[in-house]
Amino acid sequence: MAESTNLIIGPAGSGKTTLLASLYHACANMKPNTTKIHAQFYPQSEPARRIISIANTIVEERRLPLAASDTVEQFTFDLKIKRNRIFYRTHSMTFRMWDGPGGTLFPQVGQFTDMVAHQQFRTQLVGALRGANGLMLCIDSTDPDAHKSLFRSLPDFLFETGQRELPVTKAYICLTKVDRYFYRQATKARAAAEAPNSARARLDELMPTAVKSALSNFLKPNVKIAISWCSPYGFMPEGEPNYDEDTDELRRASGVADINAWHPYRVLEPFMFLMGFRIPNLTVIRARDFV
Ligand SMILES: Nc1nc2c(ncn2[C@@H]2O[C@H](COP(=O)(O)OP(=O)(O)OP(=O)(O)O)[C@@H](O)[C@H]2O)c(=O)[nH]1
Ligand SMILES: [Mg+2]
Repeated sequence: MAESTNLIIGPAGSGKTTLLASLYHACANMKPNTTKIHAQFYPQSEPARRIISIANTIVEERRLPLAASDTVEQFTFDLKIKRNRIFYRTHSMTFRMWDGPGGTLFPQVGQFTDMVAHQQFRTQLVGALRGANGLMLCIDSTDPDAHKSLFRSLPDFLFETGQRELPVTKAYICLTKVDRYFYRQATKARAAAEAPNSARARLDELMPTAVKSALSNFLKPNVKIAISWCSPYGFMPEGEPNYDEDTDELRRASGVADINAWHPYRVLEPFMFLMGFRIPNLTVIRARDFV
């Protein structure tokens, strides 16, 4: 089976681990006859199994109760995707995803007390980036200070690789928590997320030009960078966020409907993109045109 080593990065609390944890459900809770996609997920490492079982406590907890990452982990899983568009295409890939505490790469000023552990995690993540095929960057679309932490810390991380050009062949920028970002739009929230170029416009507000330059300078000029919204919580069938701001929990349905109503939004797409699938209505820019 084809293998791919990837790194997921982003500031602390940007939703990296939650995104990974909801991928299994994003695959399992799909009706192939409506999406024309049949996705199967097979965890291959203990950390991967563990985050899925934590994510599945969502039924009782009403939120995705993942603790902030306190170590660097490698989540390994196989994805098998069958898509029926005119003809069938089946593709399988073993993913190795490196995930770590966001504060390691995007520290707040004066944050670290345990410098030894911090330095060890950083070294691991820099090493992972030197060998990664795919890079996922999570940015919390609701974070008013995201631009500052990207500006302060992303170039630094790239410089630390000591390379001029990374081996990365595809990059995906996830603007997470879109359910919260468009919360006020109620039943129009999903449509707001699907409006052409809305993710690109929000990225322009969150990512300074200097940070775009830094990233594109480290990628080969023809590397594709995809940009999309993402939400492990997702939307209800009528389009409103599956999230209740008052309780900071999922919305309530009843009985089995409650579980069926959980549809992670644009969680599978980043992985399909890294596998080489073309994704409809996805903004994709070559590194040379990114700035
Ligand atoms: N409403 C909403 N909350 C989200 C979403 N994704 C993540 N969260 C919440 O955001 C918080 C942080 O998520 P994590 O996945 O732990 O973030 P992380 O990037 O792994 O953070 P570190 O491990 O500290 O680097 C959690 O409370 C999640 O439940 C989302 O799409 N919508
Ligand atoms: Mg985490």
